[in-house]
Amino acid sequence: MKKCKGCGIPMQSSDKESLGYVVDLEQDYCQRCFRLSHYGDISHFKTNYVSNEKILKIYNRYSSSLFVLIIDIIDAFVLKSDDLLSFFKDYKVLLLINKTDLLPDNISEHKVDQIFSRMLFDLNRKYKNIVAAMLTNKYENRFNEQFFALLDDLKVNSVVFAGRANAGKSSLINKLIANKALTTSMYPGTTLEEIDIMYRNYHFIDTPGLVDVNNYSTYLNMEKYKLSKIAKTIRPQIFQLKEPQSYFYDGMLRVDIIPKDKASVSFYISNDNKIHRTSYENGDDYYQKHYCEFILRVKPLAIADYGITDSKLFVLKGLGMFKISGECLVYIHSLANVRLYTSEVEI
Ligand SMILES: Nc1nc2c(ncn2[C@@H]2O[C@H](COP(=O)(O)OP(=O)(O)O)[C@@H](O)[C@H]2O)c(=O)[nH]1
Ligand SMILES: [Mg+2]
Repeated sequence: MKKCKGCGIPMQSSDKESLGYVVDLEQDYCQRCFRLSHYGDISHFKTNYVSNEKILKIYNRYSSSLFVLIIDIIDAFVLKSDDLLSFFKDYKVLLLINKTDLLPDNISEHKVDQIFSRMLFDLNRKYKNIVAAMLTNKYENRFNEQFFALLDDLKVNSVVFAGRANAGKSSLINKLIANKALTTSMYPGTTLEEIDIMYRNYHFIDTPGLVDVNNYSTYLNMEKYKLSKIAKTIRPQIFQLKEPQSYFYDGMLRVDIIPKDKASVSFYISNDNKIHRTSYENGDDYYQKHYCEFILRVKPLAIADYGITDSKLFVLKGLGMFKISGECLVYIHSLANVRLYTSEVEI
């Protein structure tokens, strides 16, 4: 059966409402891909997560290939505490840390290099199957050149592009082959099946993304998802405080900080969202007043408390990060379903 070149789904012309629909089976792209790529039209788009079980079966069929594991920069900060690498322990892995352009300009390239070199050194002790690692944006135009040189060094010609939903797998293949053949979008679940692309003497295999139960985006409706998606270089929102304060992120996160003397907090989130600040005293009032806006209310915010003596970086995958400095007590209300990560990384 003919498959869509953008998302991999078998095409059909009988059911408009189902995936793979196309008016004319001579076409190369299904209607959904056509609309997504040409108009960014998502009216027909449902989040079609492919089950991890199905994706792991695809991986298994390519077990002798090189696995290019693509990781979103925010997720990369907590890679050591994530279970992602355990899915790949039987495969030869090239780690690619993607979307480094999202990091604020005050974090230098040198710093990014340092952070990840150290992290990879540690990871490599546990995961000997990681044969190399690269930062994708770092080399700019030279990325392709470096990537192909590495493939030659490793003597591979079958390459699987794998990782979490929306990490940028399909975009990366498009960049490597200098052709917008694959459908990409800001929504998870764009790629539906494996797609084998022949390029030079390589097989590049695109795959659907693994679902992450510890990512905010897995639980957000379309509106909140769009609002929270970090698409451009982050401009940190920084606050200094001497009195207890509460910080709200659009009903998705509340951070109460009670400083001993003085403290500061920097939020690294989507620039489209402004953090709302109130005094700690008024925090509960604000929370109650806006309760109905607070997510998907079926999924409550859970509270975690921390005592901070120096500085700590917190990561909520799919939402962003925040760093708190100064001696203080902190109460963090975040989505109960997702893990609140702390990172050893200093930024
Ligand atoms: N800022 C930034 N965005 C990227 C980068 N690579 C991909 N994206 C965006 O991330 C989203 C997901 O990309 P896609 O290739 O569909 O991800 P996939 O689900 O892993 O195949 C799209 O909105 C892309 O434009 C990158 O290097 N930097
Ligand atoms: Mg994709």
